[in-house]
Amino acid sequence: MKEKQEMIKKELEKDLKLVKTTNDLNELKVRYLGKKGIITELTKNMNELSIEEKKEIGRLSNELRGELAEKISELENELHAKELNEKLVNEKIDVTMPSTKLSVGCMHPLTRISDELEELFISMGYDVVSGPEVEIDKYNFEMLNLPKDHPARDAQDSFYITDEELLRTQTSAVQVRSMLKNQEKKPFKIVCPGKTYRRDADDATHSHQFMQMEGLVVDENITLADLKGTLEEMAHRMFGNERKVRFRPSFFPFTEPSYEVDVSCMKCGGAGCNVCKGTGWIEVLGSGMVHPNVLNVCGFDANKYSGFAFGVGIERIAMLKYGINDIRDFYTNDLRFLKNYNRVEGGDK
Ligand code: 2NM
Repeated sequence: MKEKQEMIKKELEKDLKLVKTTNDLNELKVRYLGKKGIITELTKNMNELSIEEKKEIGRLSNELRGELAEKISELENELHAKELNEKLVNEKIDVTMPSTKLSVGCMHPLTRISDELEELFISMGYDVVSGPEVEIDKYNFEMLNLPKDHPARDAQDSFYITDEELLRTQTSAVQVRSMLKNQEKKPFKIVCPGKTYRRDADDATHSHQFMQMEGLVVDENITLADLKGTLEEMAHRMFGNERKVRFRPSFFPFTEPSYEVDVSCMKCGGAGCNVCKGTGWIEVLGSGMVHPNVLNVCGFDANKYSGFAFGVGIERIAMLKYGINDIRDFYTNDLRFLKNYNRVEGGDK
């Protein structure tokens, strides 16, 4: 037995020398100390031995175990230190190297304008409401006082999906839905921003997909003075307090009377230039007093309630504010264009 112990010891010495990595060491551990390991095997088949012999074998195998455990832990420490050192050398990072430039996302100019307008109206007590882009004819046209034979409903001007469904041509459909749902809420003040679609050929000033924000106020005693005050405030906040604002008679099926709203040209201040085509004025939105037919079908008795509404094209506002000449630039996703309208003061984007 004693010889066997010596043999194992010698074998172990040799094996330990061969250990180069923590993996080797783990294998060695299993080979000697595992369930079927060399040392464990020593204490098997001891049934026919005498008590003395059993004691002796037990002592020797414990001794071996102890020695081995000690050697293993020494070796383990050594290997850990060595492997860590190698790792530190191999994975050295030069912190003085220039970093790869991170590309940071930024807000689309249309989202910026839309958010600015939302903030402006939220500050005046409006709710922001959104709705589906696929609308039914009834909400997009019928209830907005556009009867079945109205020219604006021509399939040539709208993207019809079925006879009754189309991509909304304006966000007023959301306002119809909202009026039908919120009749107990007074005053009723909402803005509806979102994507809208018309079957136009794309060019520098037309896009088949564009963005709108429409606003609507309904209550008792809402007058043209409310419309004027609100839209003047909006024009001043969007384009500056020095802008003059004028209301020009116009026509929309869903409002009566209707007005186009112009602001004095932000480039020439009203003297006349290429931007305002010599007129000194720039048209920024359409508006009017909600047609009694629209109020009635949406559940507000037109004898008791009145309201005003307006619609503004987000692209048009962005083009005017940022001096953009081609509406298609918003939709071609050229990062050089998009980032140009997101410079952070003092920053580098
Ligand atoms: C415009 C111009 C004038 C408008 C009307 C309505 C509703 F739902 F109340 F009838 N919403 N939006 C409106 C009025 C929109 O866009 C140029």
